[in-house]
Amino acid sequence: MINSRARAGRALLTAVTAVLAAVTLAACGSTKSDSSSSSGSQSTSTSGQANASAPIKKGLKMVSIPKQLGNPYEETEHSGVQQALKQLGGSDRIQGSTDAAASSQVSIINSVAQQKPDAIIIAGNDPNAVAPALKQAAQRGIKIVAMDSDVAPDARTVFINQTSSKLIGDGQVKLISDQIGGKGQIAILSATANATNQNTWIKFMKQALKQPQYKNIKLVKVAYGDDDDQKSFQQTQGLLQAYPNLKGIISPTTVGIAAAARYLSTSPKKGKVKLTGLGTPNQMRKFVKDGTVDAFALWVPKNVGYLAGYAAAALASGQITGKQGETFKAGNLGSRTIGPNGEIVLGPPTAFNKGNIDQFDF
Ligand code: RAM
Repeated sequence: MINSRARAGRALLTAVTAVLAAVTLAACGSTKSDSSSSSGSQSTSTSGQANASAPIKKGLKMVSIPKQLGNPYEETEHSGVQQALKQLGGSDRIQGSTDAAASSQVSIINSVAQQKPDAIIIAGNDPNAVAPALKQAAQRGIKIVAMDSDVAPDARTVFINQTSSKLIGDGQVKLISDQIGGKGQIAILSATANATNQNTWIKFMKQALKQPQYKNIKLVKVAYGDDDDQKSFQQTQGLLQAYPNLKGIISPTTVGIAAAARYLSTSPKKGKVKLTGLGTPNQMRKFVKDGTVDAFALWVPKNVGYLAGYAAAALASGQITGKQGETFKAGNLGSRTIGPNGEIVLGPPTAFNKGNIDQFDF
């Protein structure tokens, strides 16, 4: 799947680039002066002067920490970091746990920090639980880049946001509304209860639902499948039992939507209870073709990691420090600029349906 992603990635990238006017990057780069900070609570604020023409350091070594291993989305995403580092003459090692627990990430961060890589790139399972360990790592001079699911802003210098969170929230609500005819009960099947990304998207979904065009849609429940296939499957079953009039489910997690689709595909509710969310085309293809799912969305996960790899290298080389407005080159993705709050946005999401899903392979 990784081989063919380049092709699909390029197709998507074209679309992405077209809408990239709003791309913002924030890098917070510099943690090198953090060693002089007096407490662990101030670790990753921007510091020092950026030197945009500084060369990328040779042989950069990075470690990327996914939410979990065994999740194709996360693995693909982190393979993008490896691709970026390879292009830059450095290396990246993926170190993760099979569960999406913040405590597992804390142990990994602590042990990785001893090895003093140039940067840690993390998709956080909880914004705050991982923050003290990240701040300690930053005090050792390690640059901290969050991607996919942010950590506390003062525990990283930049966050690579896959797209704007509002675009995701609005887009998910529109997808389900179109599928249920703008009327009826819906539920959300999320990842873990503390996941920064899903919680932010759900907040924007709730805001979107307040708009007049959605006044006949009622969100009855937010359930958590913990990005665990079995738990997500059971939660789907639970939702259908608890809410017999349910018309739709939004699952903004690739693990959740795939598990929910599997459940629905053999249930009498197949095609009747609509399911949308964020999924990978390869995991969702058969459910789109068999009529379980009409449409869902995503971005190119590998590009999230690729952008994070380039941002981390720019930070570690002093090209950027994390201040809003600083720019750096991100390989195939072109020049990127740091936006507010240290955010660097990849681009808009794409919707997949029967008509286009075969053009994508990731
Ligand atoms: C899951 C993870 C990841 C999220 C995707 C959409 O793989 O929760 O963080 O970005 O879904």
